[in-house]
Amino acid sequence: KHGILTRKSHADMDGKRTPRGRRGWKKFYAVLKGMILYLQKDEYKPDKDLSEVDLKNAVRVHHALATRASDYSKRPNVLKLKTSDWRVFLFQAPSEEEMVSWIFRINLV
Ligand code: I3P
Repeated sequence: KHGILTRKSHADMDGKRTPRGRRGWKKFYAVLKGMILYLQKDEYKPDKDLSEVDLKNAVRVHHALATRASDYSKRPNVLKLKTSDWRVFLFQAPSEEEMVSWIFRINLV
């Protein structure tokens, strides 16, 4: 699965709140491949190698939990992702349908 996702980092690897200055929203082209959610700056090109930044932004979704971010009301179509290493991200999808589809696909991994 792939598509546009806009990310906000809410908690870091240690489960602590992501500090100010790193809590902004950032738009990515997301690709879910195997157990990894790749977050790329540009649209996915099969023949292009992933950049160092792309690799750094990739999220392991094995044993992660995706839910509707019902406690977040500032933006629509936002899902919450809790990873197995205690990170928490919010991801805004372009539509309700896309959000539901991402939640379903992430939780299948
Ligand atoms: C954050 C940025 C986010 C905002 C967040 C700010 O600043 O303005 O958009 O979240 O508020 O800290 P920075 O880019 O300097 O990290 P919202 O869009 O959800 O308001 P927060 O600290 O209350 O999460």
